[in-house]
Amino acid sequence: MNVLLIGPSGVGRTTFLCLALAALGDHRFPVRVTAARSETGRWVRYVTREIRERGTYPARGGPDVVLDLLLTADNAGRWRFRCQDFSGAVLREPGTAQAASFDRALASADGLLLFADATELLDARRTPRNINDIVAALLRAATYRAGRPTAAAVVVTKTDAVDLTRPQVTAQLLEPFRSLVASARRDPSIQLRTSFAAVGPQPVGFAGPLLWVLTLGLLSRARELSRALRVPAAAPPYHAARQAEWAELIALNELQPLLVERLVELADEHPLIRAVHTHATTIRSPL
Ligand SMILES: Nc1nc2c(ncn2[C@@H]2O[C@H](COP(=O)(O)OP(=O)(O)O)[C@@H](O)[C@H]2O)c(=O)[nH]1
Ligand SMILES: [Mg+2]
Repeated sequence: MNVLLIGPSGVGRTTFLCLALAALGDHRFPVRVTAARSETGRWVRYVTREIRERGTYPARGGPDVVLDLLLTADNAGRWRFRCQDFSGAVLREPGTAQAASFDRALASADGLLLFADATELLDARRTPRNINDIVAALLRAATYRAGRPTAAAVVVTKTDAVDLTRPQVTAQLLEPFRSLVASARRDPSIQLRTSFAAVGPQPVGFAGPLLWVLTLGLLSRARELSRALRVPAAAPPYHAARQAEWAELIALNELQPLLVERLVELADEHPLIRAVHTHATTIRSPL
């Protein structure tokens, strides 16, 4: 499964990934998301410590990253994922290898995380032009992805730097995404949620969006498996493969309540963040 991250350079994608992995790697919970390679895990822990203990963020404009991740559930199994991180600059550079790689990633992604900076969204002088380009690219992608299930989350970053309690602020922050929300409401293959992230002594809003796209991606996988397994019994050479598919489907069914429970806990972590989760769609069982 592939998850694509897109947002203007400096929006907070690297920060998001590190803080999301730090929260989801917590061993006290039965479902965890961790880096597949130990050096990536060390890098994530280093960046997280720098942010939380010293207030030092990753260098602005750092490299786009590709992370291989594992979702592990006690007694249910493990699933591999890849997170691919793109800055909005790819949209201004058509014809480059980077742009081609973005197009391929967008066509095949199971999950999308779209980032926008709260301070820029509220600054009338800095029209979020790049955000409009990204939204347009995602709306175009919905047509050529032709019904492929997509779990998408809009993450408004740096909300610690704005006053979310001021009237109309949340509406203003979400305004550039109205067409995306409307298109997701019309298209049952797209599940979209919007959420707000804030770094602080207790970072909030990081783990939820990542776990949400992973959860919906796994539900799609379960749906795909249950469809495939409805086909009449396979001939002997395929039998072993079928058994593996059954085993995965059973594991996915056991995983589902654990994922939902963790998502609910994460949604509860901050009353204001919970209050703005108004666009979250309900999770439907694939079976
Ligand atoms: N106030 C605040 N600043 C942030 C937050 N996340 C990132 N930043 C700032 O944004 C800069 C860019 O973040 P980074 O994660 O590297 O963005 P990327 O280019 O999208 O990967 C950092 O150096 C921080 O100064 C946040 O949640 N709150
Ligand atoms: Mg970065």
